[in-house]
Amino acid sequence: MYTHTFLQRLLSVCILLSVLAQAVSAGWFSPRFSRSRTRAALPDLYEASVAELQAGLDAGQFTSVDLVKAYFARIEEVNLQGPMLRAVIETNPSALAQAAALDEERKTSGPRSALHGIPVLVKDNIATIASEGMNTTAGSFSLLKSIVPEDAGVVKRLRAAGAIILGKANLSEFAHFRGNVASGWSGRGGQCTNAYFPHADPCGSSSGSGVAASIGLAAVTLGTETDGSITCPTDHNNLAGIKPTVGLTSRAGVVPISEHQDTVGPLVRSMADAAIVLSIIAGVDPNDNFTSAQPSPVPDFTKALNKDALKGKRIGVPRAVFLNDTITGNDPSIGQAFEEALNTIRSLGATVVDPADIPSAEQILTSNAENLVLDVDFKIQLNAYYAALLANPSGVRTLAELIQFNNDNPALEEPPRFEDQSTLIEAQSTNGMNSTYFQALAMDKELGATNGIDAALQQNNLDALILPAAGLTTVPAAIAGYPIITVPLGFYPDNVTVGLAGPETIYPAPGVPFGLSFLGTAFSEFDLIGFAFAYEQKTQTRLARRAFAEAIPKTQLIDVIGK
Ligand SMILES: *[C@@H]1O[C@H](CO)[C@@H](O)[C@H](O)[C@H]1NC(C)=O
Ligand SMILES: *[C@@H]1O[C@H](CO)[C@@H](O)[C@H](O)[C@H]1NC(C)=O
Ligand SMILES: *[C@@H]1O[C@H](CO)[C@@H](O)[C@H](O)[C@H]1NC(C)=O
Ligand SMILES: *[C@@H]1O[C@H](CO)[C@@H](O)[C@H](O)[C@H]1NC(C)=O
Ligand SMILES: *[C@@H]1O[C@H](CO)[C@@H](O)[C@H](O)[C@H]1NC(C)=O
Ligand SMILES: CC(=O)N[C@H]1CO[C@H](CO)[C@@H](O)[C@@H]1O
Repeated sequence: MYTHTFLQRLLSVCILLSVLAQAVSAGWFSPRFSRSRTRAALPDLYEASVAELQAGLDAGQFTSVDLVKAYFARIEEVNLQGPMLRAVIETNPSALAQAAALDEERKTSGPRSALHGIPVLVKDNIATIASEGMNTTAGSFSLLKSIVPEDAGVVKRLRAAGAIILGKANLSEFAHFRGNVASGWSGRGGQCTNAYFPHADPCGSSSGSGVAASIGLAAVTLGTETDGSITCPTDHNNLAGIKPTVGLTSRAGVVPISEHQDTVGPLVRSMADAAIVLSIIAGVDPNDNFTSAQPSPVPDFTKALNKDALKGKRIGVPRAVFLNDTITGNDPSIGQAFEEALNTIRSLGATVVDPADIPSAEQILTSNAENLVLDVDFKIQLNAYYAALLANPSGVRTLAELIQFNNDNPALEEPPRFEDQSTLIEAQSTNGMNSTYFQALAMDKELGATNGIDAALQQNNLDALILPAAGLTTVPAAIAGYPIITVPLGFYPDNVTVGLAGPETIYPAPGVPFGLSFLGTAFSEFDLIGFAFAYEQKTQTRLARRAFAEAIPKTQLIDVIGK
């Protein structure tokens, strides 16, 4: 969930002024980076792809131990020092030992998969077994030192594939289902900020995953989305991200909001990496029965990476509501970049059908069905999550006790400048699934799918829809449980009017990225990956701009190899 309010903006004026003064004096408005270096023998960890890292590991250029050491040093440089990005909550004390074992295994029997020995950072609402040394808290002190029954379903798949869990990423606490709290803030992790401009909003709720991926604090990261929480940090951090269809990736062991909308997916630097990660984390999990609805077998999504994928396809533009800046609040620079993107899509051989409106668009704007379903689901499912813990030293075992815990521990759990847990309180006031709830659930399906995305696709005979990632783009897909794939579209101009996002964050801001989203029907990821890849390869927008100098970690493989 992603929101920011007028109140936050008012409260933030002083912060803005001091941030701007700081930015001007530090020369952060200076011209964009130019890429002119000679090619290094070792991959640059700022940009390194999974394939490059895997090739270097296979060739014996470096080991997974080297990779873990390098990423740890990079996190150290920027997380709580320098720009203090607060992207990572914990690092894995077992990661070096795991890397050494996987290096050994590579020598004796070869790699298990494309992710063998590759360090992955996962959002802190995705469970990892406590005996490994890390906590799973969704950013909340109410879950510190809790003992989860087992690894999350997606973590089991990553480990089976030979990936190394490098650490846990900061997030908007409880995946932004707490109340009027800034994106990227959690009690445990503090305020995560964007690497493209000092103190800029990283968006959320997968904020730390997005920021970490954007500057190479890990090879790849995982996030979760209920409504916007992968798509928006992908948008704000110059990334490729996949919000999978609900039921493609397991939510077992993920601190829940709603089984009807939650989904786990990658935030990475390229569609190629996204396809690799999705191929590994997708699949049926007996601990999440929604996964039994997915087509079998899981496709090899890397086979979708075709530069000609848009040739002969019909791509629709749902202009009404979703491209109206008065409604979305989008800056005009996003609209300009989007119109250019449509020309690129045409140049790649697709027919752009414009407009191709979503019939339910106006109704989606006014519907309260999503809030109602999420409130009811959250109370039931969070209570079940607490109940399934093998231990929880905070003593919190219910949503009601969580609210009390936050009230009792302001020093730990009070966001900067004001206390807010209005969403938790609203969810607590619900009384389970009644007829109003089931009507709302049916309404979500009607607005998001039947008379929403599916209607727009069918009425116009389309292969996909396309929109800027920012704005209200995520809502129809959220309530339908449908996929969104996002790639870089552009950057705010250096003279953009800076706004306020939270008590400690600004948005928009000069040079902060924004993305382009491809939307489709249930389980259309294979096609959407192809379309997004074709656009990404043609434009290479990610490479056009780098993070601000201080936010770029300096440690590289050369600094750790053999040490
Ligand atoms: C996380 O949990 C483990 C025990 O499960 C503990 O040893 C470690 O210190 C915890 N981390 C923090 C930051 O408290
Ligand atoms: C999963 O199980 C729950 C009850 O345990 C049920 O309400 C839901 O319909 C099931 N979903 C699927 C997709 O089978
Ligand atoms: C955009 O939305 C505003 C507010 O609802 C409306 O007045 C305006 O007519 C819309 N613009 C277009 C082009 O539909
Ligand atoms: C169902 O519960 C909600 C609160 O969760 C309440 O607002 C609504 O009136 C209830 N509906 C019925 C039919 O009782
Ligand atoms: C920013 O600069 C561009 C081009 O130089 C100009 O067209 C635009 O009006 C400026 N915007 C603002 C807000 O000053
Ligand atoms: C890995 C890391 O730097 N974790 C830090 C995250 O932020 C909290 C709060 O500032 C620190 O206590 C952690 O050490």
